[in-house]
Amino acid sequence: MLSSINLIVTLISIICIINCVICNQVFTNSFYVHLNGPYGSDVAHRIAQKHGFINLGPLLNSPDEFHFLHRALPHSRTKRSISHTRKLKNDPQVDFAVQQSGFKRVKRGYRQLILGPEHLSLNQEPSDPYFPYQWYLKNVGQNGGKPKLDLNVEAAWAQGYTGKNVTTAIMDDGVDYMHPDLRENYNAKASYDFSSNDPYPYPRYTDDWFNSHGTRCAGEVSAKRDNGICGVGVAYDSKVAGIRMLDQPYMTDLIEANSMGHEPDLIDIYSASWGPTDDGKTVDGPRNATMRAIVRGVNEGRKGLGNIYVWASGDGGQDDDCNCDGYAASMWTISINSAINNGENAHYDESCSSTLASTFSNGAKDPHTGVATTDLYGKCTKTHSGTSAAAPEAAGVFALALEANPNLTWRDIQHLTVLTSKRNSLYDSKNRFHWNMNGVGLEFNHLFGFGVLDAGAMVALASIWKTVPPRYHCEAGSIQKTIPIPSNESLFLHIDTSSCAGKDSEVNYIEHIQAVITLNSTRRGDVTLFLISPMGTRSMILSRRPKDDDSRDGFTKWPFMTTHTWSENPRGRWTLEIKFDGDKPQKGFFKEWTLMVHGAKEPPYKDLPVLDKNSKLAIVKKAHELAFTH
Ligand SMILES: *[C@@H]1O[C@H](CO)[C@@H](O)[C@H](O)[C@H]1NC(C)=O
Ligand SMILES: *[C@@H]1O[C@H](CO)[C@@H](O)[C@H](O)[C@H]1NC(C)=O
Ligand SMILES: *[C@@H]1O[C@H](CO)[C@@H](O)[C@H](O)[C@H]1NC(C)=O
Ligand SMILES: *[C@@H]1O[C@H](CO)[C@@H](O)[C@H](O)[C@H]1NC(C)=O
Ligand SMILES: *[C@@H]1O[C@H](CO)[C@@H](O)[C@H](O)[C@H]1NC(C)=O
Ligand SMILES: [Ca+2]
Ligand SMILES: [Ca+2]
Repeated sequence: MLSSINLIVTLISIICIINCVICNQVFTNSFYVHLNGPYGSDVAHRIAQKHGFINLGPLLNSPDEFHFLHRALPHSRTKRSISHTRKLKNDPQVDFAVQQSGFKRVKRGYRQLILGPEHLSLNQEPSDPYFPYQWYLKNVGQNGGKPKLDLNVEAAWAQGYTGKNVTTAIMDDGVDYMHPDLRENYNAKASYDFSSNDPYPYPRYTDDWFNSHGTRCAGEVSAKRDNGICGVGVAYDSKVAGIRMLDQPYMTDLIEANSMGHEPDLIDIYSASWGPTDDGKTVDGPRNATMRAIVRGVNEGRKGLGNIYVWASGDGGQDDDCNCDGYAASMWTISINSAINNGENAHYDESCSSTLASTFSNGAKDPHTGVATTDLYGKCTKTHSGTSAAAPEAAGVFALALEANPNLTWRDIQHLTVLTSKRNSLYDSKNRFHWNMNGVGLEFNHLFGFGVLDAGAMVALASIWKTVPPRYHCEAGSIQKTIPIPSNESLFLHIDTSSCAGKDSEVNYIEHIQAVITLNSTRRGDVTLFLISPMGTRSMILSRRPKDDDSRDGFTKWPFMTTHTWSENPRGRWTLEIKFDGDKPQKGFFKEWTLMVHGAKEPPYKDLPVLDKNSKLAIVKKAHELAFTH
């Protein structure tokens, strides 16, 4: 039942994406083929051959959905290949066939100069030569950093957790699996190359080492300890798989879907450091098959516990908003932002209410403060960068938590993240976004989510964790009415909700809130949206995007998400504020707002012992108990 409701939520998201498709469309030589029966791969191969195609295999192991390629067609063209599609459609065993459109997905790397070696005299432990440069693992103030502002991984290692028996897949431009610091932790069985359809996701050579991204991410998770090579991974005894999927002229829905659905029982965590172009004007997200792959991953992957999808929140800087990126903003992904070594946000960081937590990356004035990790062809680097470098650190921390408790579900990992991330000394360098307290006493920040991951605290809580009660989805209310948005003041709309009280889908403890919104305006980038919860928490669900000059598409059923109201009671009055923020007066029309509440009916932390009276767990439990005695 849960998954059928998830499907409805999925459909809501799909409809909106269809509406956001760009005008200059590109068509690839890939075709989605739906057979009219579960005939399997042999029949699909014959059909492909008969019509001059190659069958690349099933979509998500399906017996009736396949990925065909036509080698005589160019990788991309601006016209549909009607005759090729017709050939397939006219086959008596084919239900329908769709030529795949191509779109852009870009790596979230911020490139900068390669630096010469520099020697630090630190108490080296682990003994790996680059460990002293890995300030994100152990910050002792090197290069102007703030001591103890780090992932606190040594505390997790000291508890005996190093990632054993956990696999993280790096969905990227390949992994140098012969690298001496990675080779022993490489999980070949869980790896695949979807860019060239073979089991060997080795990066393609280019003179500028453009395809070093995946290898750098892999080392952050899983580089070996005490072997005299490079540094150490956050989870240095965990396995890493390579899923090569970024290195072809255009991305297609089928490549994304097969990547995100690859071996969901062998892979625990998928790490993605890419997404729609971070140009501050794109509104885009996962399409049909990819959305299905994610939903299947969280509902069925890891033998039903759910795969963990970790996402880099985006490198679009202050002019972009990661709630316009349907991957980062999804409830099923954990979106991770970055801070630099003194606690400031990085200058390329985006902000949005769907970010759950943060880790670390480059951007400090001292250029020796990039992320040290493995590099192509057996080398090491100190300059991995962007929110790209932040997401794999989180994947490594989650691998430690999964070793501490292999029973954790995808939701448990999100709850643990909320409860153990720390404000530490993170702050907004421009002083726009402050730390606020939500209705149950959880501190959050529009840039950093619930703060920086704390591996030591996370594994400690994971090891005594009790799986949270079942998840429900409540449509809390909807307003469908065309209302002009005033150009000089805010439009306020209200939904009063019982949060499905008395129904099967009753939610009393919020996890994710979605505001599914349709509107148009003469300048989309000047529209700002705020959502205020019944307990008074104000989330900015859309910030000003000065580069977004769309005046045609607006937003169509776009699911803006906030994590800020985590664990609050959803009952009462929700307010949506719509306001133009720009240089010139604009016009626009609000059309629809549907409020979706996702979370638990029963109190999530009831059976957990409180070991520390000052912990967030203690604070939230107290808030929940008070709410109950009222
Ligand atoms: C490792 O993980 C596999 C698959 O999840 C599981 O079947 C096996 O029992 C685990 N082994 C250990 C030693 O925990
Ligand atoms: C994708 O979803 C839309 C809307 O649900 C549907 O019209 C379309 O046929 C789907 N495409 C594929 C390839 O399944
Ligand atoms: C995981 O679940 C199994 C079966 O429910 C149980 O026997 C085991 O003790 C659990 N392990 C942990 C670490 O909670
Ligand atoms: C906004 O403009 C309208 C119409 O010109 C006017 O009635 C209203 O008082 C203005 N509101 C503010 C806050 O300036
Ligand atoms: C926005 O919606 C209004 C009301 O439905 C409509 O009159 C207007 O033409 C739309 N504007 C654009 C640019 O689509
Ligand atoms: Ca090493
Ligand atoms: Ca973005």
